[in-house]
Formats: sequence, C-alpha cells, structure tokens
Amino acid sequence: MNESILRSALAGLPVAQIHYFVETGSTNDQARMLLEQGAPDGTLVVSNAQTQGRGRLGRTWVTTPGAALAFSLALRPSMPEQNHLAFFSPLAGLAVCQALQLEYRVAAEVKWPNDVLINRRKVCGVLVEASWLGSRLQGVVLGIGINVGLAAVPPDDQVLFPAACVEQALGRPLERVELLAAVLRQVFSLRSALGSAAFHTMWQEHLAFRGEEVRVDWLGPGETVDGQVLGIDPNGNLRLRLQTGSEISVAAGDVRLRPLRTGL
Ligand code: BT5
Repeated sequence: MNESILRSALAGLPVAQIHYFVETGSTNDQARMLLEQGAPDGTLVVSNAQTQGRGRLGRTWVTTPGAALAFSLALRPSMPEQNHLAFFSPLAGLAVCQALQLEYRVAAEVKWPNDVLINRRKVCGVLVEASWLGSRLQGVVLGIGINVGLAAVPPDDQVLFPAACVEQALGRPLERVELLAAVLRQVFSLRSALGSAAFHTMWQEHLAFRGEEVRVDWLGPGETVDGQVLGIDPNGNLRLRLQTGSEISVAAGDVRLRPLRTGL
C-alpha cells in the first residue's frame, strides 16, 4: 500500500484528500488534527500500522502492519446531517457489512451499536468522534479498523470479544486497498440515507443476536441486565425484552453487549 496505489484505487470516490502513513499513532488523531486545520469534507487518513490505535472508552485497538486496514474519514456534516450525528457510528459499521456482503458475498452482522461480526467474531471496530469548536461542530471522524489477514487478529486472551479476519471467511487473500474502496463506496452511499427509515431498516436487518438472549454490562456502575434482543428503536437504542416480560431501551455509550449462550 502507498499513496499512489490508494489514489488510483479510490478514483471516482468523493475523497477530497488522501494522507497515507506507513505508521502513525492513531488515524483518528491525524484526521481530527486535519479537520482543525481546515481540511475539507472527505479527507481520508490511512495507515499501514498504528502504534496508539484507539477503541472506545480508552480501550486499545491492535493494528498489525501489512494485515490490518486502519483508516479515518473526516466529514463536515451538513445542517440536516447534524440532526442525525449519532447515526454516523452505525453508518460506519453498516458500510463495512454491506461492502462484505455485496462485494464479497461474506455474511456480516452488526453487534449493536457498531462492531462488525463474521461468524459471530469481531472483524471490525468503529470509533466515531466529533470535533467541536465551542458549540459549533467542526466535523466528525469515522475511524474504522478491519482485520483483513490472519496476522491482524489478536489472540483470544487479549480481546474482550472473540476476533477473526475477513480473509478467513473469504478463503483467499484480499488487497486492503480493494476492501477500503468497497467500504468507502458504501459509506458515501449510506450517507445520503442517514437517519432515514431505509437506514433504520437496514441496520435492523444486519443486527446480530436478534431474538437471542444477551447480557448488557454498564461499565460505570457495574450494573448488568439480561434480555432478549427485539431490535433498534427510532433513536438508535437497543430494544430488549426482560425476563419479567417488560421492554427496555438501552442507549449506546458505556455499555458492553455479549450473547448469553455461545459456543465461542
Ligand atoms: C472499537 O472499540 O472496536 C473501535 C476500534 C476502532 C479502531 C479504528 S482503526 C482507525 C481509527 N483510529 C483509531 O485510533 N481507532 C480507529 P471497542 O468497542 O472499545 O473495542 C476495543 C476492544 O476490541 C479492545 O479492548 C480489545 O478487546 C478488542 N480489540 C483490539 N484490537 C482488536 C482487533 N484488531 N480485532 C478485534 N478485537 C480487537
């Protein structure tokens, strides 16, 4: 991977700038910095390796050189899009699912709110961050990390949820730039549907563990709730039916979701 390979693979997409690093701390940090310096909508940062790859809530994202795809897309949402900021995160997860499904015939699901699973194992994580100047939104950064090759997959004892890679499911080697182009095509196409009923339907159709029992852990107070996954409400909250029969909605944030019955 290098800048000129990226440029030709992404030709025709509304990518305004491409910044390629052989190694960087975090592509999200680079993209936020570029936004703060005035970079336009569609600025893309790609790195072959990250030394400080970030997950949510201060967690670490492992990015193995040569085998992982790590990139961040800086966007400047329009006023209408700013009403749906919370949906940029599922948009990124959905885009990866759609790319895998439509372009590679690999079945993928979204573990609410936005991890991507293949065969119930995590192949992709999403970290969306907004950048504010006082009360004015400067932009959002869609950070996406995908395990492409086997070397990208951390061992089971180093991850909170079992991990896998795309090549395992595909059964053949895959060029990272090719997958990047496929995901970006889906990002830009889903962007025009952000917050719509069609977007919501697609999110529900890709939802993992639907109808199954899951456990949700709130990381703050250490509270736990078990329930059956019913779907996603119009605000993007996860709908659960509790054992008592009552229904609750869980907001994304400081929560961790896992299946109760699993062979993994
Ligand atoms: C995420 O956080 O899954 C979001 C990861 C986002 C990474 C991208 S890469 C490009 C951009 N630049 C960044 O610095 N970040 C973004 P979370 O849901 O908090 O999951 C983090 C947890 O996933 C870790 O605590 C590990 O348990 C596990 N993990 C770490 N690396 C992994 C990997 N390569 N594959 C699968 N699981 C991993």
